[in-house]
Amino acid sequence: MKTVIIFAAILAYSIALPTFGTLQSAGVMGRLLCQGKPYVNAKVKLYDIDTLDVDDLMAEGKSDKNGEFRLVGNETEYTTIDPKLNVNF
Ligand SMILES: [Ca+2]
Repeated sequence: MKTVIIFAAILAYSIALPTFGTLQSAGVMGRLLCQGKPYVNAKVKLYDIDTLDVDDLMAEGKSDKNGEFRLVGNETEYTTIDPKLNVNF
């Protein structure tokens, strides 16, 4: 059985615009380990969770040779964005 450990931190901030809602940004960085070793090439995606329609993809990438990843994305919404990190192994 493989044990995968995810260390991640999501930070978010917003910038008010005069029209069309608020441009909001989120970023996440982390490291993926599998049995103590870096997990390379895992697909990572940063979404904004939406309740009434499909979640918005804000950024995507892969873990590097050290198992590390960093994503930054943004979305314009009238309400506060709700960032979510998906990891596909
Ligand atoms: Ca959204």
